Amino acid sequence: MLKRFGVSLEDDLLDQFDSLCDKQGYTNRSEAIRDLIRNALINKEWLEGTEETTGVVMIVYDHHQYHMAQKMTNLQHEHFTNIIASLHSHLDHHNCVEIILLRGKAKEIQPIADSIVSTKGVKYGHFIPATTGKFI
Ligand code: NI
Repeated sequence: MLKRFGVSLEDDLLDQFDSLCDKQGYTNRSEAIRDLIRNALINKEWLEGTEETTGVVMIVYDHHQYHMAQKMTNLQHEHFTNIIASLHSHLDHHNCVEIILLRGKAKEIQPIADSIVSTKGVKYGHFIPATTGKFI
Protein backbone atom coordinates (compact mmCIF):
# COMPACT_ATOMS: atom_id res chain seq x y z
CA MET A 1 0.00 0.00 0.00
CA LEU A 2 1.32 3.46 -0.90
CA LYS A 3 1.30 6.22 1.71
CA ARG A 4 1.78 9.91 1.09
CA PHE A 5 3.81 12.24 3.26
CA GLY A 6 4.90 15.85 2.98
CA VAL A 7 8.53 16.96 2.97
CA SER A 8 9.70 20.52 3.66
CA LEU A 9 12.92 21.54 1.92
CA GLU A 10 14.82 24.76 1.33
CA ASP A 11 14.27 26.18 -2.21
CA ASP A 12 17.90 25.75 -3.19
CA LEU A 13 18.09 22.16 -1.96
CA LEU A 14 14.89 21.26 -3.83
CA ASP A 15 16.21 22.88 -7.03
CA GLN A 16 19.40 20.83 -6.77
CA PHE A 17 17.40 17.67 -6.09
CA ASP A 18 15.11 18.30 -9.10
CA SER A 19 18.11 18.89 -11.33
CA LEU A 20 19.72 15.65 -10.08
CA CYS A 21 16.47 13.69 -10.66
CA ASP A 22 16.30 15.11 -14.17
CA LYS A 23 19.92 14.18 -14.97
CA GLN A 24 19.41 10.65 -13.64
CA GLY A 25 16.24 10.19 -15.69
CA TYR A 26 13.65 10.05 -12.91
CA THR A 27 10.20 11.01 -14.13
CA ASN A 28 9.06 12.08 -10.66
CA ARG A 29 10.46 12.91 -7.22
CA SER A 30 8.73 9.99 -5.52
CA GLU A 31 10.72 7.35 -7.38
CA ALA A 32 13.98 9.24 -6.67
CA ILE A 33 13.12 9.48 -2.95
CA ARG A 34 12.19 5.77 -2.85
CA ASP A 35 15.64 4.91 -4.29
CA LEU A 36 17.40 7.17 -1.75
CA ILE A 37 15.53 5.43 1.08
CA ARG A 38 16.32 1.97 -0.34
CA ASN A 39 20.02 2.90 -0.61
CA ALA A 40 20.03 4.09 3.01
CA LEU A 41 18.44 0.78 4.09
CA ILE A 42 20.99 -1.22 2.08
CA ASN A 43 23.82 0.79 3.72
CA LYS A 44 22.34 -0.07 7.12
CA GLU A 45 22.14 -3.74 6.08
CA TRP A 46 25.87 -3.62 5.19
CA LEU A 47 26.86 -1.78 8.37
CA GLU A 48 25.11 -4.38 10.54
CA GLY A 49 26.39 -7.21 8.37
CA THR A 50 24.19 -9.91 9.89
CA GLU A 51 21.52 -10.43 7.20
CA GLU A 52 22.08 -12.35 4.00
CA THR A 53 22.95 -10.03 1.16
CA THR A 54 24.63 -9.96 -2.24
CA GLY A 55 27.41 -8.06 -3.96
CA VAL A 56 29.42 -8.01 -7.15
CA VAL A 57 33.17 -7.77 -7.66
CA MET A 58 34.51 -6.64 -11.02
CA ILE A 59 38.18 -7.13 -11.79
CA VAL A 60 40.52 -6.71 -14.75
CA TYR A 61 43.83 -8.58 -14.85
CA ASP A 62 46.50 -9.95 -17.14
CA HIS A 63 46.20 -13.72 -16.85
CA HIS A 64 49.90 -14.16 -17.78
CA GLN A 65 51.08 -12.16 -14.76
CA TYR A 66 51.56 -13.51 -11.22
CA HIS A 67 49.78 -16.83 -12.05
CA MET A 68 46.54 -14.82 -11.96
CA ALA A 69 44.33 -17.39 -13.70
CA GLN A 70 45.33 -20.06 -11.16
CA LYS A 71 45.09 -17.63 -8.23
CA MET A 72 41.55 -16.56 -9.18
CA THR A 73 40.42 -20.17 -9.63
CA ASN A 74 41.88 -21.19 -6.26
CA LEU A 75 40.35 -18.21 -4.48
CA GLN A 76 36.90 -18.90 -5.93
CA HIS A 77 37.03 -22.61 -5.03
CA GLU A 78 38.10 -21.69 -1.51
CA HIS A 79 34.93 -19.60 -1.10
CA PHE A 80 32.54 -21.71 -3.20
CA THR A 81 29.73 -21.36 -0.65
CA ASN A 82 29.71 -17.55 -0.97
CA ILE A 83 30.70 -17.19 -4.64
CA ILE A 84 27.57 -18.20 -6.49
CA ALA A 85 28.48 -17.21 -10.05
CA SER A 86 31.19 -15.67 -12.14
CA LEU A 87 31.58 -14.39 -15.66
CA HIS A 88 34.94 -14.31 -17.43
CA SER A 89 35.63 -12.62 -20.72
CA HIS A 90 38.98 -12.50 -22.58
CA LEU A 91 39.47 -8.87 -23.57
CA ASP A 92 42.61 -9.44 -25.68
CA HIS A 93 45.68 -11.75 -25.67
CA HIS A 94 46.59 -10.68 -22.12
CA ASN A 95 43.70 -9.05 -20.31
CA CYS A 96 40.63 -10.61 -18.77
CA VAL A 97 37.57 -9.06 -17.16
CA GLU A 98 35.81 -11.05 -14.49
CA ILE A 99 32.55 -10.42 -12.65
CA ILE A 100 32.07 -12.40 -9.45
CA LEU A 101 28.71 -12.62 -7.68
CA LEU A 102 28.79 -13.07 -3.92
CA ARG A 103 26.01 -14.07 -1.56
CA GLY A 104 26.09 -14.33 2.22
CA LYS A 105 26.26 -12.18 5.31
CA ALA A 106 27.99 -8.84 4.66
CA LYS A 107 30.59 -9.61 7.30
CA GLU A 108 31.45 -12.84 5.41
CA ILE A 109 31.46 -11.55 1.86
CA GLN A 110 33.11 -8.14 2.39
CA PRO A 111 36.48 -9.75 3.33
CA ILE A 112 36.26 -12.10 0.31
CA ALA A 113 35.60 -9.14 -1.98
CA ASP A 114 38.47 -7.19 -0.39
CA SER A 115 40.88 -10.09 -0.86
CA ILE A 116 39.91 -10.42 -4.55
CA VAL A 117 40.29 -6.68 -5.26
CA SER A 118 43.62 -6.47 -3.37
CA THR A 119 45.17 -9.54 -5.04
CA LYS A 120 48.54 -8.69 -6.61
CA GLY A 121 48.05 -8.55 -10.37
CA VAL A 122 44.55 -7.07 -10.30
CA LYS A 123 44.81 -3.94 -12.48
CA TYR A 124 41.32 -2.71 -11.67
CA GLY A 125 39.02 -3.95 -8.95
CA HIS A 126 35.72 -2.64 -7.68
CA PHE A 127 33.16 -4.06 -5.27
CA ILE A 128 29.48 -3.11 -5.43
CA PRO A 129 27.48 -4.02 -2.33
CA ALA A 130 23.88 -4.92 -3.22
CA THR A 131 20.96 -6.63 -1.52
CA THR A 132 18.74 -9.70 -1.73
CA GLY A 133 15.83 -7.27 -2.04
CA LYS A 134 13.98 -9.08 0.74
CA PHE A 135 13.79 -6.15 3.15
CA ILE A 136 13.28 -3.18 0.84
NI1 NI B 1 40.70 -14.54 -19.95
